[in-house]
Amino acid sequence: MEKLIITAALDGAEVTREQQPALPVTPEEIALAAEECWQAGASIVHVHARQSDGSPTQDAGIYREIIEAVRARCDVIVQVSTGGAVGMTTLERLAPVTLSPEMATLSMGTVNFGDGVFMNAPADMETFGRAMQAQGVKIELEIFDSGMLSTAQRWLKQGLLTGPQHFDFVLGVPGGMAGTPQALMYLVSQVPAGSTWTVAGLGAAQLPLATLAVLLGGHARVGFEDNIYYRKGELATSNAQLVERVARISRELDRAVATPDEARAILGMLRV
Ligand code: KMH
Ligand code: ZN
Repeated sequence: MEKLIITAALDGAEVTREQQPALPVTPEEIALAAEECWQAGASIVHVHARQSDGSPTQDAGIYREIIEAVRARCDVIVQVSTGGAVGMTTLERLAPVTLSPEMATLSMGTVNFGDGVFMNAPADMETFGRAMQAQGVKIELEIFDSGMLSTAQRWLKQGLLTGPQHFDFVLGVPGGMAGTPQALMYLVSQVPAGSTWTVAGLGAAQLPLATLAVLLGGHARVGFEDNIYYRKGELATSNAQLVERVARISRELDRAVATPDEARAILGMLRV
């Protein structure tokens, strides 16, 4: 089995300091959290930019500060969000792609997101996909429900995407696919040959689905964007604490954890 890629989703757009006092918000705090997660075994950090008051933003300048601050500390892969927050425009959400980041997310469809609607119209998705490919950005396809995976398969047939892809199954969003082993098993059965996948379980689904991914040969995403607890009723003390646990479980199960360069090789990102 290839080594485990752990992604740390450090801050997201929806979690607040009131809910999780250790949430990193400023570029320096995000970079410090990235370094701690890298030391704990993460090879990718998924980041959202925030204003100093904590509100989400897609401002390219703030993303640049985050990328530079992380780069100054370690070689972890920085994956920027193009999902941003519910209600942002396509143009706003595209802003960090102009920085040619190493990696970025691309949501593959519209989904109810709690009380809101996370809009991803087909034409907008195509704009994102083309822009990322033009900038040489490694795409992570965000799958919140099974129809989104069918869309990715259609894109592959149509040539809008080519070659092995990397999927992130985000399971347990209220409005999306359930955070259950059955849901994950179905999605895994549909992954195109040669492609890779990660699972991001929300809340209490984070640990069991990450463990299942370790066993199945997939990859795992943990962190405050998806889950703020270490266990029921006990807040995690840091993102790194969540990364450490998955790394420990993986090693116990005899699966080594990938370094950032090993993750780049697994994901076909190494530029020669
Ligand atoms: N904040 C969510 C509405 C992504 O980062 O690409 C969307 C999201 C997906 O977080
Ligand atoms: Zn995100």
